[in-house]
Amino acid sequence: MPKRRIAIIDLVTKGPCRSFYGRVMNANFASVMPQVVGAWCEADGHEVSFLCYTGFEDIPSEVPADVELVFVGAFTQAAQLAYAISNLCRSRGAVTVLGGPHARCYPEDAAKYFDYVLGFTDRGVVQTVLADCGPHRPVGLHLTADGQPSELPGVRERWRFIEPTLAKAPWIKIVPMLGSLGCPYTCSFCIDSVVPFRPLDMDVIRDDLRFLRTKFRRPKVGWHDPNFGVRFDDCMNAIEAAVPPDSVDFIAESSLSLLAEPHLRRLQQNGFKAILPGIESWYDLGNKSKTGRKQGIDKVEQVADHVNLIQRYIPYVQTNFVLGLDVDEGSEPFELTKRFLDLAPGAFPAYSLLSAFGRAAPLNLDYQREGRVRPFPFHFLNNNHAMNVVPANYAWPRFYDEVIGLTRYSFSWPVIGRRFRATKTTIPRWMNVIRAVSSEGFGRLRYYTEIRRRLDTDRALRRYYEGETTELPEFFAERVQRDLGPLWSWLPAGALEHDPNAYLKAEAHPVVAPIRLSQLSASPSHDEQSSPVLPH
Ligand code: B12
Ligand code: SF4
Repeated sequence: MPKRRIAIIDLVTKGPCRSFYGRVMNANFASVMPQVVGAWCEADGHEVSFLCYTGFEDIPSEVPADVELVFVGAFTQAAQLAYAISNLCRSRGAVTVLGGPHARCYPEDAAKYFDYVLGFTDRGVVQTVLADCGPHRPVGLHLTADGQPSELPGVRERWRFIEPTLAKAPWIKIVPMLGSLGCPYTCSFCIDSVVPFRPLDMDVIRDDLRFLRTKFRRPKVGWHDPNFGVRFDDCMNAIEAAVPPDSVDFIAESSLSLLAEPHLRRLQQNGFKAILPGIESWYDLGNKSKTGRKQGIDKVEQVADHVNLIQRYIPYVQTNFVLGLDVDEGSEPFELTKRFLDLAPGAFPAYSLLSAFGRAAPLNLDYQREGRVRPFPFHFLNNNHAMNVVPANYAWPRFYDEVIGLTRYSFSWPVIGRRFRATKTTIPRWMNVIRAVSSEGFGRLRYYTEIRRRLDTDRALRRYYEGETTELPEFFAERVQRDLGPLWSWLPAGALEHDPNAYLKAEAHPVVAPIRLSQLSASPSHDEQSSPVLPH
């Protein structure tokens, strides 16, 4: 295979950023996969330039002008930014590839702007793209592996990309790691509800942890596993075999059902400092929170006790909730969450507005069938800036009233004060205060209040929410332009719109049927470095 000049861009944010929180934290939210792709490309002898975009870099000047192939990793909120980057790079003669959550959720749309759109990505998929490396326009190729990869390069192999990324984080430096992919649970709204659980190689994890102790006095590791600790003993054994007790600070997303007291004790001994369990709903998903059939206030009380127990072992707990699920009705779910905050005052609440990310979950087909998905530009689909599913049991103004009431309560000074006092160690305490007063707490309250005001006063916006028009209200169009900064001028025509029912339509008549690598297996194997020939 010829040696290629490649650029890889990891979009951690959706446009230029100036906030203090962004400066301190954004580099810590870098993804694993762009680094993995970099490691695979270099191992195959290609020349790689890597950029983690945290909102403070100038993309046109930091991406070398003479690269042949550009990989972009993007969440849906960064889709418009990604489309603009692809357009810019294509104008310089490069071929472009999109991977990440947006590519998995909206391949039909992304294929209009990228030459390749990747679903599940393993080394074979990347090698196929590198071998083909041709423009596919006007509609790009949608390639996918049959499932999640069974092995990924560890921290040691990704270090060349991790190091410059973390150099952008002034104080707290969190190294991203993965112990598993997929999840055995089936929460209907989740992208991993139908992806089989797959543990990764524990030898790689052991080696990575030892390696990190040569780089930092006390490393910090953020596990990106969809649900950390499903194979709890295997993970703990690996950590205990690799490093002395409590010598690395760990952060993980884990479901409450995995956090019984013996597990908490072991997590504490091994240095776990932050845990992010998903509670999601007071009426549903009891298996995940180990509350079985309990609902309403009974579930609130049991979960609050559990969260308080967790905080005796783990200093920082963030509890995740989804607002606007179909099981919710009236004020009760919101009031129950306030009650939960009273009963578990140390937990930081993270709220997501119910969102249907394209083909992320089979449940989204139901929303599309029912005509409940609104075409908000991708830029707003980050669980907060827009809710693209019409709530089943609320009119929009009422829904926003409830969301505002809950947000105001959660980030009111008495509740911030209680959270401060209930959290014992210094960094978690102050982290909670900073999150509350920054864009996450106060900022969202301001934003929701503005949307609520406009639901009464901005006729065009209200009609858009009600589904009476698909013409994008000025308010949203202006925000995308402002947020994209100089890259706005590279946004292709029509790229603000998408078909919110593309998944449903594609089920009936596939437009961009994904090419599975296994379908091309009659071609010579990748080990021989000769990859399948793709259609042009
Ligand atoms: C860990 C995680 C995080 C971490 C780390 C994020 C990160 N930079 O990777 C943190 C906590 C920081 C985070 C933040 C957010 N997250 Co998050 N997060 C996850 C989680 C739990 C796991 C994702 C993961 O890393 N899996 C492991 C990787 C290896 O597998 P994968 O994602 O399936 O990727 C495969 C392919 O997509 C491909 N691939 C992935 N990336 C790339 C990149 C390139 C270049 C290529 C070629 C291929 C490729 O290869 C992989 C192997 O097959 C998922 C939920 C889930 N259960 O998956 C949500 C999820 C990805 N997050 C989501 C959201 C909405 C967010 C936030 C917007 C939340 C918020 N309001 O702040 C932010 C956005 C952060 C950002 N960078 O823009 C959504 C994304 C939906 C979407 N279409 O955008 C998900 C799916 C959850 C959901 N709501 O359903 N998140
Ligand atoms: S436990 Fe978490 S990762 Fe697993 S299906 Fe439910 S929401 Fe998704």
